[in-house]
Amino acid sequence: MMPSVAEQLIDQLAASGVRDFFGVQGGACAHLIRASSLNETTSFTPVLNEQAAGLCAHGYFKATGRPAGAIVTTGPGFSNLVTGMLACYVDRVPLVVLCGQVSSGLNLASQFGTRMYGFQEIDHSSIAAHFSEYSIRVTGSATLAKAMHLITNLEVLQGPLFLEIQDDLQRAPCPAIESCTKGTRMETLSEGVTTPEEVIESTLELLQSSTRPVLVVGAGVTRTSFEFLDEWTAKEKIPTLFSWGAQHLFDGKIPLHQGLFGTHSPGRGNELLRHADLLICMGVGLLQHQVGKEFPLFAPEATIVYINSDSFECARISHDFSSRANIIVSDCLPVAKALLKFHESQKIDYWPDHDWYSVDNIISELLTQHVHEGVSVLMELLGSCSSETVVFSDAGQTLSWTYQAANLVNAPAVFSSFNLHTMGYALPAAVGAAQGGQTSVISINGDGGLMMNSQEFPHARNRNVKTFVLDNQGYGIIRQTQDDFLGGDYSGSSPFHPRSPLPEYDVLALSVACGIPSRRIQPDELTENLTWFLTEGEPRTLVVDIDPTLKVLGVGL
Ligand SMILES: Cc1ncc(C[n+]2csc(CCOP(=O)(O)OP(=O)(O)O)c2C)c(N)n1
Repeated sequence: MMPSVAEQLIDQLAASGVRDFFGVQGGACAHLIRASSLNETTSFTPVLNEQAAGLCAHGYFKATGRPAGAIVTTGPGFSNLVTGMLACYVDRVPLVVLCGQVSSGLNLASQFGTRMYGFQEIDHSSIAAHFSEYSIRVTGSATLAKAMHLITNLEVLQGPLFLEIQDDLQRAPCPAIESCTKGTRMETLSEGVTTPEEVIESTLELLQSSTRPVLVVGAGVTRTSFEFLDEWTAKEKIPTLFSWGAQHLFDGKIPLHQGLFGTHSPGRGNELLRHADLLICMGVGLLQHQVGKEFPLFAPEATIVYINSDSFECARISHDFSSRANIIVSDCLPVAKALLKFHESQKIDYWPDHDWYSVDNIISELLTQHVHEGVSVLMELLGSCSSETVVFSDAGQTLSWTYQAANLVNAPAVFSSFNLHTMGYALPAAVGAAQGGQTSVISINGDGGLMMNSQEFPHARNRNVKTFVLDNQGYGIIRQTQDDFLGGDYSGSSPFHPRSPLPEYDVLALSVACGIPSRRIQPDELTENLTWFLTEGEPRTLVVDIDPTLKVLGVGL
């Protein structure tokens, strides 16, 4: 029997390496879900809110390097998914969305100029176009062929591919589609891209007059690119700083790895930036949470070499840092390779002060001064994890403290919803990573953020995910802002506000209700509970009561 469009789409996605789908059932996506569930090489995980589907896919990609799929129904299925899709979009995480649409005979709202014609009919693809790499309304063989073409080229995807498919088309026998040709999107973007030789030339010129250079890497640097960069910086003795998104590349045992930087990261990295005279920035956004609001105060003495393959990002940096920035539109890998190759062929030193980065012992002292229990419990947790563990951290103080702690101990890879910073990220992201095959996965949550996707606790239980919760009775980071700018009025952020209190809830009871062995402890009881929490192959929830008055302190800032 001829396969249906739904089956053909799933087959093609499987052939392109998409093995896991997350989503919620609905009348307009039931055929897509059935196809993903019955296909022998794919699996479908029925999450309990569509938002989690996109966040699972984010965590899945961060942990495995492979894109996942989301399948949602028309109307509310799509609108619930938006946050998960946005998280992928702003972090350049590939995601394939299959979104149901009412059947063609009902998909007529635009024809009549009405808000709706079919039940739950929404113009998803127009909305999704704002936060997708490609958004396609699949209504027949021509648009289906376009969708199939994109599916065969997933390796170049850096965000969501959104396919809206009418219900009757999903069920129809798949028309013969012209064979899809392989091609890379980079080819079409190549105009204006600088060649590695040009990059080397301009970078070397600047290096020759630099005495205090720093390499700054972000999430856009792949492990492969970083291997070349790491070898190069080791030979040239250039210290490296990492954004939160590149924390998994940071190895505290390597002296040239000088840790994280940014407005909420401890002082060593930021102190280096204050003294650097040249920054070589690769695959890093240099967004506000990394550089602050006052651009001249970020690495004030430094010239910036900014390397990014996205010309729009380059234009933003040019706007923010004007003449201080030397913009290079290029992929990181050829540049990394070329820098190393150049060093090996030339064997020259081109700046005198090789040890400048080791002058800041004062900063090491500063690091210990402000470490309070918010950070220290996470230092103990992260310091006790094996390097194979994959950690997801949520939002608010919890997130800042996680990265502060990761900077101070030899932490495993920590991922977050780096740019969207959405509450409710960590639990579904951890579920996604576990579904992708990771056996040791931890999600770190505040008691506030956890409530946003706590419906996924049963999936966490089934996949032995460990959930660590810092319970500071509400939205700590918001109270911090309210202290700073709103006279300490905790409307909507504390259970004790007289007029707009947060409702009281018990995350421990929720976890217990979902069948997860769970404990609530005080910070000084962590050591004796860690072995239990980290028991292999068992789901666990550990809630640690944290002093609600603690703040995020930018140590050394
Ligand atoms: C979906 C979403 N809504 C609102 C916010 C704004 N916000 C950022 S952090 C935060 C509070 C986080 O509280 P909690 O998860 O308990 O972490 P804490 O700051 O207490 O560590 C809020 C409301 C957000 N980032 N995401």
